[in-house]
Amino acid sequence: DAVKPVRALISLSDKAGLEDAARAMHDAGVELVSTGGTRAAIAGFGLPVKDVADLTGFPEMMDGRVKTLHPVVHGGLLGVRDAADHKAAMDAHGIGPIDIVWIDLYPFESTVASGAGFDAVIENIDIGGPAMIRSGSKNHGYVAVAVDAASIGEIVDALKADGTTSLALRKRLAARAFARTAAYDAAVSGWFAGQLGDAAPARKAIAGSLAQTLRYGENPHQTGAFYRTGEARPGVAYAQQIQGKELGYNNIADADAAYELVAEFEAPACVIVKHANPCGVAVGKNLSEAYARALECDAVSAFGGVIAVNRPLNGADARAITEIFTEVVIAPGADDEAKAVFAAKKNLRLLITDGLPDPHGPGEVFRSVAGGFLVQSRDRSLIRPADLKIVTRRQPTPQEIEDMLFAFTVAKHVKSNAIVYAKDGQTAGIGAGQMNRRDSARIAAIRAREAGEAKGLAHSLAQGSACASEAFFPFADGLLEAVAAGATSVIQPGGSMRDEEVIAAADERGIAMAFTGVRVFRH
Ligand code: 93A
Repeated sequence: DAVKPVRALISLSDKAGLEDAARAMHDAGVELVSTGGTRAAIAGFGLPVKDVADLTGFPEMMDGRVKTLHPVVHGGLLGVRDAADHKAAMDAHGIGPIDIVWIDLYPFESTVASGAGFDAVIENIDIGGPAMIRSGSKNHGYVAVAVDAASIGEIVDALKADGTTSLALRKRLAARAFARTAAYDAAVSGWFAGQLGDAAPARKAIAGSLAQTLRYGENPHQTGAFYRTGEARPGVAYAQQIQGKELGYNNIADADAAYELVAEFEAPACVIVKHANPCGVAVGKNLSEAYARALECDAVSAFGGVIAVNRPLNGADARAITEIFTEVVIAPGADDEAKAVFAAKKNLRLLITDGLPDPHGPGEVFRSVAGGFLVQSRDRSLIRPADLKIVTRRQPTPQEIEDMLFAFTVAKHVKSNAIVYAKDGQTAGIGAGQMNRRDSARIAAIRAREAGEAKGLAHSLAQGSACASEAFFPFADGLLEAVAAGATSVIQPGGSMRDEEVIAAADERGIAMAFTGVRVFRH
């Protein structure tokens, strides 16, 4: 099953790494054939290279739209070398075998990400490239296909070892190549559907390209991998890891949860996440203060957590953050001093992104179910003071309104049922993921009481706080728990059959309550 390649077709938009690999193939006795720009580059390295136009007898035409779409190319890729009739056809039509193809495709994804206009994006949909990748991959019995630097590296290694490619290698490469064309087409389909408006998830194909394989999944006995969907937006999938151990499955999930939440705030903010839920969220006059206040909410849970901030980090911030053990820090930047401080913590993973996620921008979120997955548009909701409907006799103070909106924003990022107490831009207690709302309210109250104790206060940290509930209170009991915890204002969507009962309970206790009219479940 070993094939000794005699001819390679190389067609690359990005010529990085071309010289070394082309030279290695040439040294292994492989004839090089290329398209216009790639051919010129290879010739520039002083290597012999044929123009694909010499093979086809046709020039590149129509702005390069048609350069490799020809039976001489596809016959050379698809012909079964051992089948007498295929061989006869190849001989009759002067079709020589092509044993290696190395193609990178027009940079569709980065053209979209650059904000290019409709026509420029269309022109960057590669047709000939995927066709060749698929032809070669179908015929992996003879052809080795490279779609990225890792693939061509493996081919070159094989050529250097014994001048041949093995069937096992060609199969591996084919699997990767089909994954690449599937992801490419999904990116095209997703972009195209997006051009038509917001109902996109129902019309688009969804696939990802492998960003990295993970050491394991959620647990060590599970496998794991990380994919990018091609929707290039600032966030964990496009973050640069500056230092630290390899990212794990849970690290990535938690970093995402933390970053999506911290991006909601205008002021310097810090979010600490554990097991996908925030355990402390705060704003401050700078990141160091925001971090200290976030930690104050629940220092026990914060140990070994993931920290996200919404400003570039400086040295003082880095020193504050590294005082306790943290798994991951994600930020839109870090200066040299901050990087030096983090460098002393070898295990801490530092992720830097190019800008912050847009909390109100478009996009999709996924969730798997047995045999399929669910897709929905991101929760882009934004509640402003003018959106609030005050339903109680007592009107909230301006400070209470600020606290309510802060608490509700956090609640949007807490697993349901979510109850959040917050005051002065700091969470006081968070109750997450309970099957009934009253339990979430109680757990949040316990956190707030213990945070008050840890701070040496005579009262709970939730004293005078706003209580946010991500969905309506079905009964008054959850609200009464919040009142018992010290909340003086409540924000919730409203819309329960028993709203009147809940409003009456609030009025009886002098609580100011606002309805958002928007539910922010998170499962
Ligand atoms: O416009 S295409 O869809 N039509 C083709 O026939 C074709 N053949 C190769 N694009 C095509 N390619 C792409 O050209 C390759 O996938 C590669 O990305 C690029 C290399 O062009 P050049 O060698 O002229 O720089």
